[in-house]
Amino acid sequence: METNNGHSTYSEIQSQPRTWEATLSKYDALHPDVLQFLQDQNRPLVFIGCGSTYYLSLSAAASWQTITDSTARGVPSSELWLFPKLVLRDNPRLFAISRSGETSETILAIDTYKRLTNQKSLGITCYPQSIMAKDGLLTLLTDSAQEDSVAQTRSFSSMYLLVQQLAGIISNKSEFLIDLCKTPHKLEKLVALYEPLIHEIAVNPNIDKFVFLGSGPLFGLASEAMLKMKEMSLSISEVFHFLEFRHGPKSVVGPGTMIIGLVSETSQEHELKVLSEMRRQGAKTLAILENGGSLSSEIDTVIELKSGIQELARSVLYLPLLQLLAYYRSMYKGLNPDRPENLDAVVRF
Ligand code: F1P
Repeated sequence: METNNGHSTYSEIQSQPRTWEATLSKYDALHPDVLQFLQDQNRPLVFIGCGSTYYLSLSAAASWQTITDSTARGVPSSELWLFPKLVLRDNPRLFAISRSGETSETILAIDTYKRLTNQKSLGITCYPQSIMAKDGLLTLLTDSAQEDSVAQTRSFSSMYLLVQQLAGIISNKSEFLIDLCKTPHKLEKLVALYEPLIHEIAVNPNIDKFVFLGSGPLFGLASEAMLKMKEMSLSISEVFHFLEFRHGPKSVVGPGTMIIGLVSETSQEHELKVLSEMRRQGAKTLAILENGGSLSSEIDTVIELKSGIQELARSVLYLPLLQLLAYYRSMYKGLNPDRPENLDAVVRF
């Protein structure tokens, strides 16, 4: 059933090692205004975005808190625009993320923030000509991660890496920054090793729904993996925090369910228990984790990152294989992952 569609998506996914290198080498020296904004650590940081970039905001905030030991949270742009008092009560700094730099809710949220606080925000976008980049806020660019495809892949991972890099820079975490720079090479090895396995799962006719599980900083990335599967392959695809899955959602698990766990090092023991329980309930299970050679009796399939780098710095490595899973599922269903049905690259209203 495979067609020739999907060329852009596939090459954008595969280009990530190079895009990550370009992103990580761009901002060695930060503009003094950006530095000043980032170093104002007494005020919380609110990350905003929509769709993929909202999920990015969740993982960005969790990373930021952990790396810089300061307060951060992620919210949808629309919540700031529509319910500013709920978001701005503690006088936060605003960090907006948008691939296009044009999404209506994000632009409206930036304007609302400026109107109510009279303060500048910081933004990351891939497009220097966008409204966001020209709108007078402090802007950082991941222009090497621009995309032809509707669904975000390399733009997401590059913008996420840039946030992590900024956190490492302002908190002087030199080992963390060195580890981030190792991720492009680690990714090449992972894709070479596991792409055939990912393809095999994607074309398994006995799978009819996908569930992604993640906790802590990995929840936003699990959410993005869920969204990729939904957008590109129009499949039933859900996301939950690992331990939340026992509290109701597990009811729908059956033999056609593929549960994919983005297993953390911090909470591995508890997260793996959820996966093995679901396997006993009939689900097919895949665990992605740093090391897990001895797990084959409890989990159907294990992908070992074997990155040898610290936990947060390796988090971006979970994503590209799951982007490939969505791509291959889409191709298997005879769809065009470059132009998903009923989806706009940018939501404007
Ligand atoms: C955000 C976004 C995408 C989504 C869709 C519509 O865009 O929600 O995540 O896949 O294509 O737009 P942006 O603000 O990051 O450009």
